Amino acid sequence: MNASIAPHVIDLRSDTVTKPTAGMRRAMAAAEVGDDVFGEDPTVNRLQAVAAELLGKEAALFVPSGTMANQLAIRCQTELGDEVLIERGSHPFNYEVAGAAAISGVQLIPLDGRRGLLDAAQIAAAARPPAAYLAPITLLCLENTHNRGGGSVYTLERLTAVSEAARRRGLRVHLDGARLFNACVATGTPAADFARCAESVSFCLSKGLGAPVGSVLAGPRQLIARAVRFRRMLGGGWRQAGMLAAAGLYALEHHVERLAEDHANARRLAEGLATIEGVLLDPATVETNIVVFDIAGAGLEVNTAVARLAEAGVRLVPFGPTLLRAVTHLDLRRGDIERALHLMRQVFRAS
Ligand code: TLP
Repeated sequence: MNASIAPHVIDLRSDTVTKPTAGMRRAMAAAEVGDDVFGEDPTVNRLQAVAAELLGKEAALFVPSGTMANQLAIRCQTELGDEVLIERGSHPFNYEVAGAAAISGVQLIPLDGRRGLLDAAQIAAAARPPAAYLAPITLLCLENTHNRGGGSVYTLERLTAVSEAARRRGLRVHLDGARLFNACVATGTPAADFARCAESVSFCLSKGLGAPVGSVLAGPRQLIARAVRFRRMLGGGWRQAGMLAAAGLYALEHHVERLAEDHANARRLAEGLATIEGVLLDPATVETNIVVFDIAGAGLEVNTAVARLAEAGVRLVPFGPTLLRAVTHLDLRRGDIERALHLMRQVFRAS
């Protein structure tokens, strides 16, 4: 086949796959830069100021990844031998290669959420008075939206209740807001309101917001000063990162409100998937841009399904023994969703 007319692949593996738009590339090329280890990159400094203001925190730090933001938050707010409460499906517990143990020397205590979300009573039950024979529990990590929960959203009310339950027991709170702006757009809640529920908050520029690289960690000035030190220790002290920060600033300006389009596309995808025989999901549970669905009844093992779908031109990731995940994003239009559904129907029908 002529490569130039090869059918276009619809990539639903993650919202991390987006490529910078022409406008974003122009902003990157035009960015003023300097050496950030000397604190002299004006664009990095501007992104950090804008992010701190947006989240209502004293300071913010631009870091290479959401993983580093979470690891810095844990490192800066715990001591060796502490325990950290965290939801079982959370990113640090599943996908950060045991970083909390290796970098911070802490033990993560997994709690089972419903679609990834915890409630105040669980925190109350897990926290306990200090004793000489028990490790101190010093931090609670939350995730909004929740990835493995299928893009589920903490409402401000629920997040506030969970956070208050933790704080009453002397725990600090870190909010992994890799997709915080999806939660903001889905609920109409300002980012600063969610951020008030936590000492430290991170968000990713490289997911739904469409920047090529980068995340932000925000919090009190002293915490961020410590994070600068540990970021350096992990090799994340970068130099003329202003070109990346420019992409982040562009993303915050142009790509937040449009997340609603990704949410509508995810809902459409879910509604279509729910009509395919053997596919199990409730479209009403799709609140943001992530669709997790069960193919146990479709007669295809997940890895085979992923391979067949890829051959047909739709890319997804396996998300459990019978689960697949599809994520909508900036590089997909409604037509791509309809085409993906058409191809998925064909693959599942053939099985
Ligand atoms: N998630 C990725 C994979 O690692 C699973 C994805 O494709 O969704 N917190 C949350 C809630 C995340 O979903 C992710 C990335 C991260 C943190 C880490 O961000 P990066 O990939 O920038 O280190």
